[in-house]
Amino acid sequence: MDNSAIAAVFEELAELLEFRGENPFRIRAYQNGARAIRDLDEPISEIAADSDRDLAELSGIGKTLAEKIGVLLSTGSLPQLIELRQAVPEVVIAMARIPGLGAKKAAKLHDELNIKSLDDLAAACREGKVAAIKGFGKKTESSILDGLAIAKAASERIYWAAADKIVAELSEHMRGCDGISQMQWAGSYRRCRETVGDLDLLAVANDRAAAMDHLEAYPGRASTIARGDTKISIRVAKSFQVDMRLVDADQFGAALQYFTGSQAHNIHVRRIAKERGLKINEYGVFKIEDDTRIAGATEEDVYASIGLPVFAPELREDRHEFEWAQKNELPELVELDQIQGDLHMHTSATDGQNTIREMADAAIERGLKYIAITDHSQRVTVAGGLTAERLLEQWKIIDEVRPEYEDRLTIFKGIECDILEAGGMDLPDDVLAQADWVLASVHFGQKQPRDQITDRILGAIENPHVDCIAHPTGRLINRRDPYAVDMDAVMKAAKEHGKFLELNANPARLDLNDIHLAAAKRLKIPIVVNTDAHNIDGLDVMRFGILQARRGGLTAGDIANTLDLKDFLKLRKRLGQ
Ligand code: DGT
Ligand code: CA
Ligand code: CA
Ligand code: ZN
Repeated sequence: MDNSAIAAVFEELAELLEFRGENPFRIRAYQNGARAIRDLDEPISEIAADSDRDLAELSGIGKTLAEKIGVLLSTGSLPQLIELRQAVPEVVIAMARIPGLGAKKAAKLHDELNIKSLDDLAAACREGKVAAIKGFGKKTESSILDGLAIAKAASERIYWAAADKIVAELSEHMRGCDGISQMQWAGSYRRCRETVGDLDLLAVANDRAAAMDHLEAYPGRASTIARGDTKISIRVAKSFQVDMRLVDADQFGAALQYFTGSQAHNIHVRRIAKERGLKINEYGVFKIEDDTRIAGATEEDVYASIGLPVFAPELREDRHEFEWAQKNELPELVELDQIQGDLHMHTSATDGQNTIREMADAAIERGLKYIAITDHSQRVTVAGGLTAERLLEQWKIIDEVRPEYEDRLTIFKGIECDILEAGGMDLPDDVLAQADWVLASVHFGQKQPRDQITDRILGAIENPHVDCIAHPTGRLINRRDPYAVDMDAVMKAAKEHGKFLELNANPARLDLNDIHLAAAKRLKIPIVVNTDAHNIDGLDVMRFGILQARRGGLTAGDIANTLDLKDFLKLRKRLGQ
């Protein structure tokens, strides 16, 4: 056990004793001991092993703690801690961490209201039961509710798209700070992960304090978590954390490389550097033999000094990027402006908000050359899904509309046809046969066991009229797990039957995910990136899909709707569609 692990044991012990209402002097002794151990600059295990030295004589430790440290070092745990953990319910500890509550009040609430979870506590507050307890008032009650909301939101990672909004606003605000000469967002945001835990901003400023003051003056700041000389952390939008680090200009590239991560990527970079006699950290690249600094100002220099290319941030996960770099095979990742079509969108005929013409005009504005209108089928009653009759009517309208868009935009007569719970398609084959483009998707029976839901999707893939499986795993990020579907089997079948798989670009879906996309690429299954737009603004989510595609290592060649119409139709013919 290292010093910080031992210190953590005493901190927990002190916290638990506080719940038991133990002697405050004893509690303080554990807290002081923990701090003393954290401040030690040599491993406590070495001191304990040295027969000439005595742990009990170290400042802040004493005889009782020295004994307990001995037990910890030889057994790895402390019986007293295990007992205490059982005696103090977890929910009480969680409650005590809510700002303004503390151990005593938490224990009291637990005993008097029989609270078993934080949800129980929220309910009790809303029902006014907390304010009714002696020593608590209306004010405490409402501050508990606020604290609960913050704790809950702070524990959740946000969608990349939501982080991007914060980034846009904060960037705009920070551009108003004259003293900042360089600024870049790093971390998972720069790597375009589907969710972001916190934001990491790097900046070079001639006056660091002024730069921090400027960040603190951001109107959307809720609070400041901590502020030091080179780093400041604030909360925005109630709970979301933003870190800003101030670095020297000649270290900016090294810091950017380091704080972009991922950690796994950085570990691999460090290993390669070491093989070349180099050391890399957030301050620069150094020769191990004499510590001379050979790079640091730009990320290009940093990577080049270790003989590596500047990896697209989306690839920095230590998956295949180093292998590709070695073979000089880094993929030229797809770009938004390469997209020429969008093959999944809804209109006011079902749960969309705009007409076919409005969607078509908006698609042209976004540079698209072809779209598919794919409203829901009848099974999706809540969305006003189309019966065969209504679908045929919609196609008549498309026939009328088409001449207006000749040469500008091709409109496919499509459908997003449900795969029924018992298997089979929601519309008859003879109707599907008349469509230009059939998406098949699961909206009901999403919790079926693996075999059952896999069979349903395989059945759709085998249907000769189906062209593409939409949102193949059904997950909603942070909200709903993917179906239990066997994706290996789905991919194999898609390959065998010449079907497309969708990458749904909705930021809450991003389905397929990056790992599945990489697998599809390896199998040479063409991907279609679609917006699933329900109104004209919905067409703008395409860029989130493109970022996810890039994380999967996809190039334009892996994505069918980067093709122009002629080549897209050729590809479909080749697939046998
Ligand atoms: P997040 O915030 O959870 O979405 O993910 P990241 O990747 O932004 O992680 P974060 O904010 O904790 O740190 C930013 C980057 O800094 C991370 O990707 C790599 C680097 N980093 C942070 N801590 C460490 C560390 O202990 N070791 C190494 N090698 N890199 C670290
Ligand atoms: Ca981060
Ligand atoms: Ca961070
Ligand atoms: Zn849809």
